Amino acid sequence: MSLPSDCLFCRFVSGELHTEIVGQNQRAIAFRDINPQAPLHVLVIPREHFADVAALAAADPESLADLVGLAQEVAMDEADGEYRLIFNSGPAAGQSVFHVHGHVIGGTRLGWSPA
Ligand code: DGP
Repeated sequence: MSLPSDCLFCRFVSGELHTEIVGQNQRAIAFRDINPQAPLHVLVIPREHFADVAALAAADPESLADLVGLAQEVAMDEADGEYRLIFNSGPAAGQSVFHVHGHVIGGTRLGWSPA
């Protein structure tokens, strides 16, 4: 697991590295994925560092609620409130950044072929 000091997404939260923030609330921020898979592809992350969604839910359920609320807000703004919210957990599931992030995907009719 990355430590916050070398975590890319912690550096977006602190402002040390720039990314285009498209929404935020008390405990979460949203920014566009660098490699979008759909017209809407935004990542929602907690301001605090947790490795995955289960760790976040166990330690700070209010942050998880803020993160989901932010996903809904972004999707309301950009995709009529219809979207998929995906948390990859672990390398075998495709997780490559170990600061929990939800992929907010939409803006088109989505297929379903995750495997
Ligand atoms: P995952 O594979 O589920 O861990 O998703 C990580 C996502 O992070 C991936 O879709 C690409 C995105 N990503 C990686 N590096 C950057 C970056 O420097 N900027 C932005 N905006 N997104 C990034």
